[in-house]
Amino acid sequence: MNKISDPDILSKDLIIEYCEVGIENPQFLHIDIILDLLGYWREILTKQRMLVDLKDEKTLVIGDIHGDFEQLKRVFNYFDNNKDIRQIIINGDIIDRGDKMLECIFMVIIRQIKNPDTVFVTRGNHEDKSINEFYGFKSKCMQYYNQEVFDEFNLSFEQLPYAIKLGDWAFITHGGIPVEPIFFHMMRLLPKPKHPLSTEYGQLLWNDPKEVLNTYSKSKRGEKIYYFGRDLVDNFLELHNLKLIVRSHEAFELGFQWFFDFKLLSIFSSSTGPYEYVNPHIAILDSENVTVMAIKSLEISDE
Ligand SMILES: [Mn+2]
Repeated sequence: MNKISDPDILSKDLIIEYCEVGIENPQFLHIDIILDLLGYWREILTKQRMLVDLKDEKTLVIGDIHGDFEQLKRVFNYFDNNKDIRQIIINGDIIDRGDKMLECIFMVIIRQIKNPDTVFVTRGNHEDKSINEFYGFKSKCMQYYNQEVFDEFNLSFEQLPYAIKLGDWAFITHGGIPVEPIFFHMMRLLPKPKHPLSTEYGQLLWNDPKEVLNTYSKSKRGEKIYYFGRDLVDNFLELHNLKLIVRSHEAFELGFQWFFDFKLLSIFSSSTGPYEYVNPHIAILDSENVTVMAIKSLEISDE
C-alpha cells in the first residue's frame, strides 16, 4: 500500500480506516497518522481511572499476547461473532517478545478507539518504557518509525488503567495483588503512577501467586516485587467483597491455572516466540461463572 502524502486532510475515521488496512504491514503506516492515532487513544485512556468499574455483563478476558497476532485475530473474530459477549478486556503485555507486536498493539488501539465502551485494556509490566526498550518494542519502533513514535506509545501506555472491577465479584489485573492492603476509593482518586514500581500499585502489574504460601515472599523478578499466598488472597477478597481475581503475566503450558480453591485464575494467550509450548487460552466471565477456553477451539468465521 502507498503512504498517504497529506495526512492533515484526514478525519479521525479515515485515520482509523487507514491504520486498519495497514495493520498487516505496519512498516508502511505513515508516522503522522500513527501519532494522531495515539493521540485519540490517549484521550480515551486519560478519562479512565487507575481502577475501572465495569458493568456485570458477559466479558471476555485475554491474557498476555506478546506479539502473537494470530491468537489476537482469532479472539477478536470470536468476540465479533458472539454478540452475547458484551465486553472484552486485554489484560496487559500486548507488546514485546513476539514478532508481530506492532500488528497487535495497532489492532487493540483501533478496536478501543472504535468501541471505547466495550473494549478495555489494562497495563502490563511491558507497557512501560523501562521494560519495552529492552524486549523488542523499541527496536521495532526504531526499525519502522522513529524515537518520537516510541516515546508517544509510552506516553499512552502511562495512561492505561491498572485494574478492572467487574460488577461486584471479579477483579482483573495483569500481575496480582500487592502485599499491602490497597483501597479502591484511592485507586479511583489517585493519578496513575507513570513508573509502576515507584508505588505499591506497581505490584498489581508484577506480583505472582504461589499456592504453597500463606502470606508473601520476595520475588525472583526483582526489587519491590513479591509472591503472594492464600491468606492475602482471602483478605483481599473479603476486604473488597469480591469472589475472584483474574490475572495473567505467567505462561503455563496449559494456558491457564487455578489457584487457592478457584479464587484466582491465571490466563495466558500467547503461543509465539518463547511461548511456543503454551496452549493459549481466554476466559469468559458471566454472572459469577467462569469458562476457560482454548483459543484454538474457538469457532472462527471467515471474514
Ligand atoms: Mn507480564
